[in-house]
Amino acid sequence: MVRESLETLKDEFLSRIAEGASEEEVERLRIEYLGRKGKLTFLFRGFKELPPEERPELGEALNRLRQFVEDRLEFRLGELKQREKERILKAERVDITLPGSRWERGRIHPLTLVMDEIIDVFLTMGFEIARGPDIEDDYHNFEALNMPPDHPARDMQDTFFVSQDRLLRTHTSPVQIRVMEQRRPPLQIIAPGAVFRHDDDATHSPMFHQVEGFMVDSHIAFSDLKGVLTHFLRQVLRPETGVRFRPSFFPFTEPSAEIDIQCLLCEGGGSTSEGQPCRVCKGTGWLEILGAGMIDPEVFRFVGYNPDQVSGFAFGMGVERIAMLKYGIEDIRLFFQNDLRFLRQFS
Ligand code: FA5
Repeated sequence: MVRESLETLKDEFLSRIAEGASEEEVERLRIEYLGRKGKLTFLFRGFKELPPEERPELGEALNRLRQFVEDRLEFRLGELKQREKERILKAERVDITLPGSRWERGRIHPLTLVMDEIIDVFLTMGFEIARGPDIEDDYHNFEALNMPPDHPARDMQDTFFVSQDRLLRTHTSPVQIRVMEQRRPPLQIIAPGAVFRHDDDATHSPMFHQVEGFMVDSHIAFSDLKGVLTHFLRQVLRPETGVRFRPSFFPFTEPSAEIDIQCLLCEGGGSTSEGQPCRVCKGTGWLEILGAGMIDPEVFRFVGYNPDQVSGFAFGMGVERIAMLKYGIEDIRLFFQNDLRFLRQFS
């Protein structure tokens, strides 16, 4: 009687497992037959009630059936897994005859090239690099540079304000203040970085880069400034390039100068070969690239230095302007348009 029900159970299981077409269904069958409330488990429980003489034979039959069920479940699961693997492999077949994708090689942006070159020249002259925040406060960008509120020189630099007191720095000169607040002379520093002004035409960009430089010690003179800048310009531009120091005004330097470079595009002539005014130098033959001067005693007072004991020079140059001169670029906006035809020309 029990034997028969074992045979029926086995047949039923065999047909069920043949139908089980997914891993979930096989798992369900496992529970249905071998689980705590499973059909086989149930038979095992009833086993105890059998007369002792029947137990060995039936026990063996039951164990065999359980082993059989376990083996078949595992085998079926293996089959289904293999089938799934084949399905995926077929669906994702790689066509090795397709052409490969090319790795595009990037290039360094021309402004980064020029910036690195500028920095290298100053590092060889013994300058250190310092950096300051792009978002500045009014005090560091203006006031400590001797431009109190309502000072007319503030209009020279059309400012983007972030709040009443915070602004996008209009020049790298606030780094002078930040360094001098923290350190004592001797100092020989450059501060490269982005600056921002409400300005936009072929030679003015709303975001551009400057490299600030300054040197402070006990006996720094204007001739030191001239020597450092002349050496720098000869290294970065052609050695025979014309350089012009022009008297100028900055509230934070006295005396002050602006430094112009002979336009390399029109060779200083001011006009193109078609007789049009040169767009880079606007027909003047010169391009202003630098502001400079001897640090004003008032600035030293703001940072707690004694102006009777220290002196120094400072300068700030426009990196885009130098790059324009070096590569003969007529419009500053080309640097920021990310046109690959333009960018691919530099390496
Ligand atoms: C200044 O920004 C001063 N902080 C420089 C300075 C530093 C003077 C230390 C004295 C001592 P200026 O506004 O002239 O000065 O700008 C310096 C250079 O930045 C200019 O010579 C020019 O090359 C460049 N420049 C100015 N405005 C722009 C602009 N909108 N786009 C690109 N370059 C610019």
